[in-house]
Amino acid sequence: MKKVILGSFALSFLLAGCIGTDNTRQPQDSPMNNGHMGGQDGRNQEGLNERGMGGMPGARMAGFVPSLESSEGIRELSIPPVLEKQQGQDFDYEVTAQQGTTEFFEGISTDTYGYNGDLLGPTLMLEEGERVDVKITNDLDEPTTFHWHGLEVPGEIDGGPHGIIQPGDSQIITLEADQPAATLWYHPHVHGTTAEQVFKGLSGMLLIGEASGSDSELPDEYGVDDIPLIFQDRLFDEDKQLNYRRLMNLDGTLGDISIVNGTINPKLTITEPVMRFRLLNGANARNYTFRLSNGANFTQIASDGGLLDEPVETDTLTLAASERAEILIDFSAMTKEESLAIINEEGTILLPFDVALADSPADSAELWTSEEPFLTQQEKTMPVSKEIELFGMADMVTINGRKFDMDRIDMRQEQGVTEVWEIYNRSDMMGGMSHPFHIHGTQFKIISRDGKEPEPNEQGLKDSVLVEPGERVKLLVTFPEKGVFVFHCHILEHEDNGMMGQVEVY
Ligand SMILES: [Cu+2]
Repeated sequence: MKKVILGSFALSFLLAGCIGTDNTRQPQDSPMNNGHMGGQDGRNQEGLNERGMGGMPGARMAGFVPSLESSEGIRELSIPPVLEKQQGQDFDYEVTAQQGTTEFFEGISTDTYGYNGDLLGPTLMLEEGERVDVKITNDLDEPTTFHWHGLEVPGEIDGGPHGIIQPGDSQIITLEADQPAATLWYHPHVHGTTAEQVFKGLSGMLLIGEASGSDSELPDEYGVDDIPLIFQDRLFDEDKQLNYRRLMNLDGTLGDISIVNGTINPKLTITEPVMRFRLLNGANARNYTFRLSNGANFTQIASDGGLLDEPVETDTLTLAASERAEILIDFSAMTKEESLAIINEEGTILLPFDVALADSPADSAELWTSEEPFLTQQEKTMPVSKEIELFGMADMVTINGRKFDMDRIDMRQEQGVTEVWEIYNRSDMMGGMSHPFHIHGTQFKIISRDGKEPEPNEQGLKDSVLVEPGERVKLLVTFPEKGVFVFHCHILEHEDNGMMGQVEVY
């Protein structure tokens, strides 16, 4: 990589509203609606629909997604604490899934799940190349698993559906961050109850930081100028409970309440001129398209699995469920009178900023350009060797015409050998749904979408990719570790309904 300095002047210029000439993936290409999201008749499993969500019995709710309420900026954004290293134990970290309560609404206690706490989990920070022993404990009264989303670990500790930890049980596993610095996350993956457990609050960030001594000049002071942002939507019942069994929707449970890091009505006080944000779409199903409220550009620097081939200036960023991106926003040119927020495609305010900069000049951020093409000619022209067909909706979802069977291996691939997977989202008579497709145990590259090279902001390592109805996406897939890994739709209800398969890496 050839490094170039993009100083504060250039970044300020971006924020000042220069119109990008990039052609990054625009929202009209990948809309926040997931096709006929509301289900065939807009009803949930019990045939009822809370608050008229997707109501209108008999109508197929093509594209219906409830709007989120704008943040009123009442509470300072909660930043997940860093998971502390254990001293004098035979493990380095401990992560416990447990029950708790959270005061989302003033004076009201909502039953939630969390890791080492009431809601969400602490951020596990590893360095490139680091090996750590992690004790995982299930203090819930139901089985769970601990899946390290995006981490290239052997199948036996990947925490997929086979990795059940029974209530009261613990296990010590070794995680190795043998891959580039990236924004990853962890969450449960029990077949049939993943969606419910995530909905109730089980998710945490897993960050791989650049090895010490690296020459990265990106902001990296966690919680100061390097901020994780977990975006989720939630639906509460009349008692303000996350009553999943009653509120769930087979095509993906959508809410009208936006939470960021578990905070309703958040605001974030900005004290550094250039901020790095690590965005995770932690929703069960909703797609988010992020913009800045003043329409300015920002700089996307990373995708799911690490830094992009080249930073991308854009005014729009779409993330499907489970996707991540890292962005830089430069606040240094803002006056005290200006306001700025992260908004979605509807203009809903997700996270307003309260800018309180000291009168110090902006730091320079060192960005980079790529000298080599993202893909070699040989990689671009490799033949397809694995075909995946996504199809269906609600509980009729399948991959290659079949539902998930824990005892069936759907395909095999040799460890360390690169193959081309073609993911085809077969439309139905009504058009079909977008499916975010995720593979465990690998960070892949997108070769093409319908034959066209991926947009610049998808030219980086990925573990999840949104596939639109009728679209064919080719992926370059290598598994560095052995074991059985699942691949599935990351609309969690589709996953629970069996839109999942298994690849055995030998
Ligand atoms: Cu799906």
